[in-house]
Amino acid sequence: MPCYDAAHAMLQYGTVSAVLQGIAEASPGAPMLFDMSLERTCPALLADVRIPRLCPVDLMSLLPRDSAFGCAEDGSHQWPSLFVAPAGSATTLHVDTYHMRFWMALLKGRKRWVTFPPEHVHDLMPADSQAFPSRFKANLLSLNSTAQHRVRYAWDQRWEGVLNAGDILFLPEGWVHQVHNLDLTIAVAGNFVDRFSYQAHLGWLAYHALTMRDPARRNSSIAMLRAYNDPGFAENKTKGFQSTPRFKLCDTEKSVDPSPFDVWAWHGKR
Ligand SMILES: O=C(O)CCC(=O)C(=O)O
Repeated sequence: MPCYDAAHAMLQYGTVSAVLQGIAEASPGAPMLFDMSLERTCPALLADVRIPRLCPVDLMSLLPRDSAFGCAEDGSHQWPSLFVAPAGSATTLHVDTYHMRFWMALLKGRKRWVTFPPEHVHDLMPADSQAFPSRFKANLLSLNSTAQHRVRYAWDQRWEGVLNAGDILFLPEGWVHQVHNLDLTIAVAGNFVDRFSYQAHLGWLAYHALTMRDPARRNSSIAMLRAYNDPGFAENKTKGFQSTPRFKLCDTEKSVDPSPFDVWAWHGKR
């Protein structure tokens, strides 16, 4: 099973249909789209996307464009984004950075999600010694009796389940995860900071501002902390905790029937 590195897998192709065709033809090294900003590359699709009402806020995207991660110079945003992946592919094990929360609406196919609560981060063989590592050496695809005792311990505490087309997944901040595409999958997703994850997000930024060796990454965390604490942002912060104006939310009043987007009830382990 090919494993792609979530941190480096955002690939750009001419058109979404070219990617779908490449996957359908099963060409070797079939292209995929990972976390491709709809606003930047597919604004026509973005017009049809509704954000789940459970995740109506992204405080980070309200920061001034020169400090917010994921906000480009032209003011466009990283999320919501598009994922298209061939059957049989999988991400590496990782945690989303900035302590951001995550939602994913699966439109086609099935994805098997394997996740671990944050307390198991250090059982899963982090690839670096950071307090908040984002990449791991443990590979769940080749977990066998020789896997380290701590990895097998974490494995027993996992939450896993199959996300089906029409389901929405919510992943809290700091959860380690690896995702297996059981079929050709198409999904729309977003990372976000809301009032429940804001303090953890600030803690992540403060930690990185103090420990990052790379000056560019250190300075970007410092700039974000400054921007959140700027008195000019205070009103934005209060309003931002209620809603994010650019988000068009799902009209749940009209969809009393939970389909097509049901909230994914965990099944499988636990
Ligand atoms: O659905 C996927 O392929 C992976 C999504 C993911 O792990 C992420 O965006 O962090």
